[in-house]
Amino acid sequence: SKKPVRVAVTGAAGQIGYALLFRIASGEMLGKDQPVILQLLEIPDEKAQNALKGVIMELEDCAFPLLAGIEAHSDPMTAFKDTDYALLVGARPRGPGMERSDLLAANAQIFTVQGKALNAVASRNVKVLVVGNPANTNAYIAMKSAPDLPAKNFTAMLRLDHNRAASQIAAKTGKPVAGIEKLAVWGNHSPTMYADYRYATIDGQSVKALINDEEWNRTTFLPTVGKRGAAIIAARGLSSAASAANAAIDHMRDWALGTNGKWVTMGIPSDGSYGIPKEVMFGYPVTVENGEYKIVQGLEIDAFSQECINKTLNELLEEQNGVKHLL
Ligand code: NAX
Repeated sequence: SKKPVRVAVTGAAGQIGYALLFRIASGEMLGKDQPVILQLLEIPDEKAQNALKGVIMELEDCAFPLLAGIEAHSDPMTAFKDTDYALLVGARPRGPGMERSDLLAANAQIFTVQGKALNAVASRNVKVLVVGNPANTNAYIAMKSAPDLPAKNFTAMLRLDHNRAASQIAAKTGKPVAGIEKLAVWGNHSPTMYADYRYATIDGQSVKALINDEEWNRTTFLPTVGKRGAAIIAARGLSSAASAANAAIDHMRDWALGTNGKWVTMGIPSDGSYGIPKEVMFGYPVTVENGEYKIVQGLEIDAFSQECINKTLNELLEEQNGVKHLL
């Protein structure tokens, strides 16, 4: 049987954590033959640490055959020790009266510390996924704070946007979501993201031709996907958690186990593809083989797509500029 791998999860006592840990421990992320050791990080605060203890008791009570160990931590330097995978979920939410710059600064602080800790103690092959918002910029900060690790090991979660787009397309066309291929989401995990179905197929047929309604694309589809998070908060009184956890599982599973040629969306440090400045943490269509993602190349960017890409890129550049002095 396989040797256990180490999976660190931050914000482990939060709502996404609660929807995520049980699925990692049951083998849905890394495979039904891969034992895992969970290294869970929460803030030192007594309430958070107690809540974490409760989650650990529940994990124990599942008696998952693949769960080879569980650790509770309050210090990233121990939580990330030798970790093979790191899911950075915990972040500072925007409080009442908090300015955007305060939010960026508070998170810059968290992700600088965590990036440095990963740099110091994680496996040299660690695969890092940042979920905590602003996810792309937090991933950028962690990457910049970990100069001894390959930049490509740092990614941000755009998969929820990708899955939301897929589900809207399936509903519109009346075809099963499982039949969708070649969907792309470009840019920032924010309402500016550009979900692009120009190349997508569903059951082998062109999505664009099937829908054949550019007005719907621009005035219904893009705003619906972009504002889905807000719609869920309005309906549930809480932000998306189970769907976010599901997207994190999808992202890590595909990165670790490959996509068999299928396109998925990942936020990754740009290599300059499609004119995005190098290192910007940008959502791209990728395929994954042998644990390495590759940007889908050669897609034509028409005028409307370029406009959308510029908008989400400019937002990201502004976020990055807002934290530059803190790095
Ligand atoms: P919760 O507030 O329920 O949980 C967050 C947990 O993180 C808390 O238990 C908190 O104590 C912990 N935490 C805070 N700072 C920490 C630190 N420095 N180290 C370790 N733990 C820390 O939030 P939840 O609903 O779980 O959401 C977590 C994050 O995901 C938020 O930033 C949220 O905005 C973000 N999201 C990102 C999404 C994406 O697609 N990228 C979608 C869903 C979600 O909104």
